[in-house]
Amino acid sequence: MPQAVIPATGLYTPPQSLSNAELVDTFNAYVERFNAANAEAIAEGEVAALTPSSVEFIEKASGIKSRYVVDKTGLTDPDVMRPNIPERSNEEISVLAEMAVEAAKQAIARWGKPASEIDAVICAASNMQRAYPAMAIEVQQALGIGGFAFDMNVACSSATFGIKTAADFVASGSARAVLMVNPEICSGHLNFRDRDSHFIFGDVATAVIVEAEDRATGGWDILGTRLKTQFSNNIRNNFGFLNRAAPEGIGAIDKLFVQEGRKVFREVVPLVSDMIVEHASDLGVDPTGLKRLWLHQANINMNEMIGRRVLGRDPAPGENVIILDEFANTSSAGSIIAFHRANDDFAKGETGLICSFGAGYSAGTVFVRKR
Ligand code: CO8
Repeated sequence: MPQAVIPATGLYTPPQSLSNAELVDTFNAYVERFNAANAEAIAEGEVAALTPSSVEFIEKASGIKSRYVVDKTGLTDPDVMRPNIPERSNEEISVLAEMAVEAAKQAIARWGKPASEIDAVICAASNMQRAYPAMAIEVQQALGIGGFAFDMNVACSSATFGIKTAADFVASGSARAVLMVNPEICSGHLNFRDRDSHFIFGDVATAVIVEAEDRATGGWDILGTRLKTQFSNNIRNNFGFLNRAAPEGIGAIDKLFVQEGRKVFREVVPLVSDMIVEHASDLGVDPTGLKRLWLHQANINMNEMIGRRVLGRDPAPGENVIILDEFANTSSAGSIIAFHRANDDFAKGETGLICSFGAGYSAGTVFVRKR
């Protein structure tokens, strides 16, 4: 008998959307200026000329058409190329926690129970506002939740790791219900001057409530959760609290998101597909009979390949939910946006899969069945 249930989810979408064309125009203006400013050194062979980006490449290689961002002004200014997000005072709620609260309010409203019935808050995301105090505790305070709260980071897989942690808490009786939030301002740590990756990420926040089965009236039974990690250097962010202690200085590029995208693609597709099929088999679920896949949203070609391997056929339209065309890669939030947006048509007893994969490497599978 399943012991944990997902009764409701929530989504906060930042108000500004940034198209590929806007992103590429800014990048190419930067390239033109850089090449003009360094014309002599480029001619001498001392500096490599930069190459423009293209809308066609981005859409074909990734499937991304646009992304939501918390600030567009800096991202469309070739002299800035980072979001403008003013620092807040210690008396104000932090930007990331505020987004998480918005997503959480929606989840709680859909749940239809008071926040006081939640006993724990987990903030599971790629980039935390700061080392401490935890964002999760800010969210807990903003919503008047009791119990305990903490932050955890498993990069793009944070949400499934968070759901498993929450499910274990309710199954063991540590909490009646857990609020798990995924605020992601990926634009804060993306190098918008890097042609290979400037288009990859967007900003958003999602929320998931996990509740003990004996208290829940509707929603989704969690049939099983499984986590996997395997060390890889192919996706890294070296920003951290020891940066200021390095005598050689903080550097620049490698303290932002960096990846070997091709290698990630090649290595992660089999890792994730095999994990899904094995976990399904252990649960007695036929993977080819899953009604829907809500996969992490990193790359359309990757998702299509995993979909084919798991379902054993080309997924029919809507079977393998794609939201990255509108949102880009939103790290931990991607699979939850997909789940949140595309589950209304499930009948009782139908089964689907929430699955994440990302840096670490890390991957998580959560099979759910409509109650
Ligand atoms: N415009 C035009 N051409 C380009 C561009 C561009 N912008 N970029 C590259 N090209 C060119 C290259 O120069 C290359 O040309 P050539 O063949 O002449 O050398 C050609 O296009 C092909 O380049 P790639 O091999 O790099 O292109 P791919 O087809 O591999 O596509 C992708 C690149 C889209 C990045 C793809 O590899 C991919 O999506 N891989 C998977 C990545 C992935 O899933 N990463 C997960 C990261 S998320 C995570 O876990 C961390 C979360 C942390 C969040 C932090 C927030 C910042």
